[in-house]
Amino acid sequence: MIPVNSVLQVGLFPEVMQKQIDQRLKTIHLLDPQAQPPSGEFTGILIRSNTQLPQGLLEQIPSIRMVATCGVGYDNLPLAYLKAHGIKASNTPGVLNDAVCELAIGMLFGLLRRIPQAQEFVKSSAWSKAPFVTTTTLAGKCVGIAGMGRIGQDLAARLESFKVQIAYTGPTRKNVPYEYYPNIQALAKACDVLFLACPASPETEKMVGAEVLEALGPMGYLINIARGSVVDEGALLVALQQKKIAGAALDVFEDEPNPNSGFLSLDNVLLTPHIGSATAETRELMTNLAISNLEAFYNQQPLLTEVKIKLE
Ligand code: 8YV
Repeated sequence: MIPVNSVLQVGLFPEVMQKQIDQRLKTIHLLDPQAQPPSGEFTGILIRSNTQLPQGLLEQIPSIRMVATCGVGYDNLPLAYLKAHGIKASNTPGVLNDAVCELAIGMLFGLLRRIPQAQEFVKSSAWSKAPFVTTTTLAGKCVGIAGMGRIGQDLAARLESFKVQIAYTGPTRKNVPYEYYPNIQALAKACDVLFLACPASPETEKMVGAEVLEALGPMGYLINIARGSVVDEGALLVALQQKKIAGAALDVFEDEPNPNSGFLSLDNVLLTPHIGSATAETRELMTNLAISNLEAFYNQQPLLTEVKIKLE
């Protein structure tokens, strides 16, 4: 049982998540993570993966012993501080794979078949003057996935039905039947569509820069469902503006919710506001899993999905 008002809820939550929270526990809500925390004997924090947990907040509340994040990524947490202070953390892997993979595939076809532009073409009555541009077929292409984790594997399994060759890079996986490339440069050279499905980490920081984009080439497409930090956005903008790659679909950006304005005027992009897991069913599952982790902590049981903090 989670003691009333022992959990500090940090940041803004969508209505469907807030409804689950209000049904299952009584939190004190700190809407602005940077604001002075309310007084209280808090021992747990509930936050979303898209909200940075300031280390300063933890220093101001030394009684915190557990942080539950709603989301699979936990790059929003000050991992070194949590580890140094013996603070447990949990995330919500697995329950959002369907939603993220479905969006990724929607972005893939939206990008290759220029669906947003096609709708604009119809709405603007341009159709009466000329046929819409010819686009490209996915079947027969090579699709690369950087990051063959839970989401990457789930995405690959779905992609198999589209008659594509699948390849990947990142940590090797024994149980996958796809071609492996030792680095993202080699994968970008070999594939026509490159998905980014890797965690944000020091190793993946700006992993996709000018050289990788050059390797992807003028017929290549980039789709980022990971984190904005994985891409050098300056290099991507130049590659898109100079048509060094055919196009990019981005659900994540370095500065959310204020993406680089250079993307907004481009015709060879498809942009979505970090909605990979944003379905009602998935957000409910994530929230309930996060709360179940908090319950496990307060009941002194093993967490359901504990974040194993590994630091260099
Ligand atoms: C969260 C995310 O799903 O799961 C992640 O890592 O990228 C986020 O979109 C979302 O913030 C949950 O509310």
